[in-house]
Parts: sequence; C-alpha cells; structure tokens
Amino acid sequence: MYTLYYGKGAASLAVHAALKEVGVPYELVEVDLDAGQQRSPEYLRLNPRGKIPTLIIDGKPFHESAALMLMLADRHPHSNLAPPAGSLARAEWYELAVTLANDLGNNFRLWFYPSDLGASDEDLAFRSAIQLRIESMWAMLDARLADNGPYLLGETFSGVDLMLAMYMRWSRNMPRPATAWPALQKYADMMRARPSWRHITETEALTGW
Ligand SMILES: N[C@@H](CCC(=O)N[C@@H](CS)C(=O)NCC(=O)O)C(=O)O
Repeated sequence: MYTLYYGKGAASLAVHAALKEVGVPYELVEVDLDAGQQRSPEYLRLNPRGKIPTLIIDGKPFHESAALMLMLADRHPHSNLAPPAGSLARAEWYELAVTLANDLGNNFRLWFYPSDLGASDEDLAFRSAIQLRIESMWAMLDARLADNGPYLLGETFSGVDLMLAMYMRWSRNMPRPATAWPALQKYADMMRARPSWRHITETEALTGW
C-alpha cells in the first residue's frame, strides 16, 4: 500500500502520475507548502528535510522524486514505468532519470529557492545563470525528441516522460518556457493528453498545465 504526501504541482507530481500509470491503490495526503506544513513536527517525522514528496511504502517513508520513480519501477516490473531490468533500454532509462534529476531538478530547486545558496529573486546574475542551465537542457531535449521521439526512449512511453513533463510544467512562467522549443511543445501536448496526467491535473486542481 502507498501513501503519497504531495504538494500541488510540486516534485510529487511525477510520482502521483506514476502511481496512476501503475494502477495500484494509493492514498493522497496534501501538504500545503504555502502554509509551511512541510515544516510541521508531524511531517518532519516522516521527512526530516521538510521537502515534498514523501511516499510511504508498506509503512516506511521514502523521499526524492527520481528515487521514488526508480522504486516504483522496481516494485512493478510489469508496469509501463521502465523497460525490463538488465536491458540496454533500462540502462538508458537510468541515465535519463539521473540526468533529468541532476540537470533540471537541481536547477529548478535553485530557481524556486535561490535562498538555498544565499541568493534571492533580485540577484539577476544568479537567476540568469540558472536560466541558462535550464534552457540548455531544453535545447538538448528538444533536439533529442525531434530526432528520436515521440518519447524520451523513442517509441515507448516510460516514467522518465512523467519526470520531464513535470519539469517542463515548472518552466511555464519562466522568461522562455520549455514549450518555446517546437518539439517540446508537441511533447507537452502529447503528455497533457495522457489519462494519468489529466487525472493528476484534476485531482490536484492545477491551473495552467
Ligand atoms: N530533489 C527533491 C526536491 C524536493 C523539493 O525541493 N520539493 C519542494 C517542492 S517542489 C519542497 O518541498 N519545497 C518546500 C521547501 O523546501 O520548504 C525531489 O525531487 O524530491
């Protein structure tokens, strides 16, 4: 049994969609980030770093959205989250998951929480350096999908597509959102039409995309 502690549109989003794709029963507990509930004593007992998401797997709490995607893929080997263990496609899938988490996840963390590094929203040199790093990923991913789409693994959907769609969504209010790249715009349209994505959008009452 799974329980997902989520925040609206937060790093829990890809995990939420993955649970829906797998089709297992799960419970949702909303953590109101604006109200600071991630720093409540009850939540810190589950996740001492005070971050979202936390996924309770058989009574034990686990963290880090990319790691949770890997755990779900391992626990549901017949789902569509990842290619078969040991295959070359699985190796490529691991590479993609770690690359997305490092090069998009970490940079988005700094974009939304510049204070992690003692910077602020007004620190324009810092902001434009982070923006550049995120945009260089969009350029790379746009070329990859244009050459070998429609999914990150080519013809086959997998959990890394949920990660990418989540990160792309986070860029929607940036000066140059991911959808400014043509193959990524097409990809966003495709991912938004997925039943799991539509479900989480509705459940989390997300506006925009
Ligand atoms: N690397 C982590 C990042 C988690 C993270 O930074 N989550 C944000 C929401 S997207 C959060 O918890 N923010 C609240 C805070 O830091 O106080 C992951 O992917 O799970």
